[in-house]
Amino acid sequence: MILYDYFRSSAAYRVRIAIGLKGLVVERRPVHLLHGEQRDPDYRAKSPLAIVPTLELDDGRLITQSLAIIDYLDALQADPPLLPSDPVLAAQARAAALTIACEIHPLANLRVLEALQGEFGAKENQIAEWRRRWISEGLKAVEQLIAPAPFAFGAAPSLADICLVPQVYNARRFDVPLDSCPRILAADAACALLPAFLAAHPQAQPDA
Ligand SMILES: N[C@@H](CCC(=O)N[C@@H](CS)C(=O)NCC(=O)O)C(=O)O
Repeated sequence: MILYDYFRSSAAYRVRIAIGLKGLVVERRPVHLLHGEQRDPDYRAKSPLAIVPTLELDDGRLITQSLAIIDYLDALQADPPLLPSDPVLAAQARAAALTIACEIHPLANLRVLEALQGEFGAKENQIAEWRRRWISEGLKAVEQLIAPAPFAFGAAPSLADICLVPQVYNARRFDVPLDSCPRILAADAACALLPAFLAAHPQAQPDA
């Protein structure tokens, strides 16, 4: 399997964490987003929206969307599970993950920020403010959704942690204050001790 990836992509970072937790071996092919490589015709043929990550299976079939890729990896290898066994907790963990993936992440995506700047004349400081606003508002909501023990939904990392850690990395990168989010900080600290999370960190990637 090949993962089309970019070290700073938080969506790809989620998949790298899941690969590590599952102990799978996946070849990594960097797509440099700041060089526009995601828009190369060869890559766009794999990902019609020109975004990473994309997983290419050994038979050439393609899976886009980080959460769909993670679902596939979970089906491929059930152990360790990525959701709590309790159905309510599982749904809540998925809701926290979706809050990050659907409500926070798309608003600060590169192509959205490029459009705000290039087509609507937003200045650097306005872009920075926009990004901080949606990350901050979204993470404050996530803070209410999780109950670290020590991970977001219990004694093992789940899909919620897989989405949370890359979003916290982004929040720190863009100076979003996290002092009002002690639960998020606790779950992030618990994850930071695990090899799968360490190996998936953007700075641990060869293209960093
Ligand atoms: N919902 C998608 C989001 C993927 C996504 O937005 N990837 C970003 C990097 S984190 C990207 O490739 N952006 C390229 C661009 O905006 O040009 C997923 O979860 O896979």
